[in-house]
Amino acid sequence: MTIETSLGSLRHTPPCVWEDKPSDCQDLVWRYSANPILGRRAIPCAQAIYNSAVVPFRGRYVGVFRADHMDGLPGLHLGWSNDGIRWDIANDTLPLETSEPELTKPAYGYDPRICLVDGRYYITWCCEYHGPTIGIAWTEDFQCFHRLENAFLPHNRNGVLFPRKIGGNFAMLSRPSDKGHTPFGDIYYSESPDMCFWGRHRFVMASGSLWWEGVKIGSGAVPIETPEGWLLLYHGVRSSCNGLVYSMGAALLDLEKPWKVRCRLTGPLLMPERDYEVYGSVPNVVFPCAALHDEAAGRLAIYYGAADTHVAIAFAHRDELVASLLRSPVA
Ligand code: BMA
Repeated sequence: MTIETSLGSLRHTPPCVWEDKPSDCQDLVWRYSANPILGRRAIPCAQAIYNSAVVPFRGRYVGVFRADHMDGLPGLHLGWSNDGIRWDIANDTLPLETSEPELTKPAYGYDPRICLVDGRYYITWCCEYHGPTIGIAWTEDFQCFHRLENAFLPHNRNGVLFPRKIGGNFAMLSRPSDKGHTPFGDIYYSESPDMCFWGRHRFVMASGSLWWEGVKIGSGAVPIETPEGWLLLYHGVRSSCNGLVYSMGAALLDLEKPWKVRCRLTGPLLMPERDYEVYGSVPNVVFPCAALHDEAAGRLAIYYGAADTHVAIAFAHRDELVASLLRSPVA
């Protein structure tokens, strides 16, 4: 099987990242046959590259990658690709500009997401400020990155913006957490008029009711707008006798009140199964951070971290996912 590389009809549309579903696959989501696309020593400073975000930009793809450095600390790195598969990643960390001394301390950064809102690309990630919380920076050209105030008090992870304002405000999903590996966690929603002050906090959905996501849940890719609601791909975590297991699930949120869950799949879309998901720095992790959306064809290319070691891709038909969600129980 090959990845389609035909140029889109628009000059600025990069080649579509896609592979047809294998004829013997009955799942809603299927893996790219050449997974993983990135691994341990993709750049000299990194011991693992995973949990990373990509978007189309001016005829190519650009990504912000999580690289775990040789000293064990994770950092954010910029990468470019013509096809979304082969990446050229900078060995230096992302340069973030700020005049605020409280934000300039050297620190770690991990699990980035990228979201285009009103012509600006916002990067959200898990940053260090007396514990993990949600850092934000914006760029228009992927050369200058302007750091904004952290969105929340520590401790918080998985800050994922909506790609348009809701009721006139920026909107973000996140998961309040703890300093460590967090044995709990539900998804919340917050709004901001200016990307500085965040409030109007709302509860969205909880872990716990289903076995495969019984420990905690966290938003994954930027929500995808469909006529039926926001399609949210998220990670759900369960506990096993041998540690935590991260899988991918899906929910559909109300378009204008996204804290209201319309429906939620009862089972996971993707569970750790392949060697690159089961073996690595942290075994048994599937962690979605981005989804490319070919709106006309209804195709999704989901980028996920595998076993805290690799970047991998999975595919889905948007309308099949939504139809399956609509047949699922109201959450
Ligand atoms: C979470 C984060 C993720 C990681 C996951 C599994 O708490 O650190 O980056 O993928 O744990 O180790």
